[in-house]
Amino acid sequence: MKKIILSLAICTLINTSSFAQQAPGADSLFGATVLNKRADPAMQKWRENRFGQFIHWGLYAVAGGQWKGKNYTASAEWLKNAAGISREEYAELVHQFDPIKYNPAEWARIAKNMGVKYVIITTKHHEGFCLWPSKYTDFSVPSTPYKKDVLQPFVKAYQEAGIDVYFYYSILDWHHSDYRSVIKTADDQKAYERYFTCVKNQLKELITNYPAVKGLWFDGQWEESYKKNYKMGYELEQYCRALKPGIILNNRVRTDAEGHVDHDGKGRHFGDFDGSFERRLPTGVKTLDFDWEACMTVPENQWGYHKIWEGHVKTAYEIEEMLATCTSMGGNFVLNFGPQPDGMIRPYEQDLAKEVGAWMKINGETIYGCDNAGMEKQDWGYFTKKPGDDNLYMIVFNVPLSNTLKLKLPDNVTIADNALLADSTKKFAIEKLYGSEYYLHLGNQKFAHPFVITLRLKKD
Ligand code: FHN
Repeated sequence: MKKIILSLAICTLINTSSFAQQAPGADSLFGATVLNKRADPAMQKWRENRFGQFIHWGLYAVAGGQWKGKNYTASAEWLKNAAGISREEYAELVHQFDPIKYNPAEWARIAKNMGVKYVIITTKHHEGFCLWPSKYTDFSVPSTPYKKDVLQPFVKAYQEAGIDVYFYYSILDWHHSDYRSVIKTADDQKAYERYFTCVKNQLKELITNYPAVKGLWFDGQWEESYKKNYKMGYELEQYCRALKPGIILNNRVRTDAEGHVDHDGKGRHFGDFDGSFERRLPTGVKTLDFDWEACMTVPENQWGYHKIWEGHVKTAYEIEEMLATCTSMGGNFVLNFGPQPDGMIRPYEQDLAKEVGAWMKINGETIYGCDNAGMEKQDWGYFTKKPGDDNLYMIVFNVPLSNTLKLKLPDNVTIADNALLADSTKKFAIEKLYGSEYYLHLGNQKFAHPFVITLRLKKD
């Protein structure tokens, strides 16, 4: 008996100390289990990466947002739904997936030059098509003219480029015959359970056959069937953690007993971080006391490849500013790419990657490993800071006509030194105003791009 109590005590200690994880199903409603920021090295690395790439690739790239000569403005990867295509007809696309120009080493080179430190690729999106040869479906790469596993060389190339790889997996599946959006009958439930066995088998394939992959990024968790089967979702999270201790999971992995999506009834995110900031950044707060990530499209709302981009297409400055905003608020930023059906990266995305990368080469140290600096948002841009360092980075996006930046610092500090990050010989005149406010005079210096000034602070 003593032995049992001792081992129970040890287990509890390991559980709570390693990942700040509480006992399974911390409350009876199957709420969040990781209640504090994880402090282990894997999660620390995820946090320090700050900048990631998302890749949406599947059969939808072949259609490119068009069906039978008609253009659909919906997200390309939602074409089946937008155009009302039957399961059988859509599945015919499998015979056209032949990305002969697919060169993951080139993708990884583009990504690395852009400055990303991690990547998330869609292994299976809502359409159900698998980019790897899954034993549990025919709807995967071996059925295509291309035949080969897309993921294996992808993981290898990105890993060799020093970029951490994460796998996206959609719980929602428009192809699997046992999948149900809604459970109306006992037979539906049985079918859904069969589908779920397939999900678990596929996740096991992904976790065990690609051991370099650091984590899973779930999606499609909002469906009624999954919410109803919240216990399956809870078990799925535990299953992934058991298969790969230390794995990193986003909050879309499951729901709770009350049907909450993303966050439980007490507002705590599921999984290890809050990934619900999709095509938006948090607003109105200085920082958040949990790990989070925002993912962004280049055009308005296209993730997969669409032949025609309509509406506003983001520029490198916008992307850099979103990245700076996220870092200044203690979060990660992920930019999406939708590769072409031939395997090439769209020219606009290539150019964007180059431009952002050029900026990151000079200013990346203000992003990687940086965090919220504990200060108010300033009119000219964003403060970031490396934890434990006395330097403050000013990432400047908006220069007033006066060429003078107004800074508001904490009360107990003064500015000991300052310099342009791109050229440390360039320093600027500082004028103390009242209280903790200062003017930093840029003088006649003109800037063609957003720039960074490093401030060295001295405690009074
Ligand atoms: O429906 C998807 C969408 O296609 C895309 O994959 C995004 C990425 O976060 N997630 C879903 C919507 O939340």
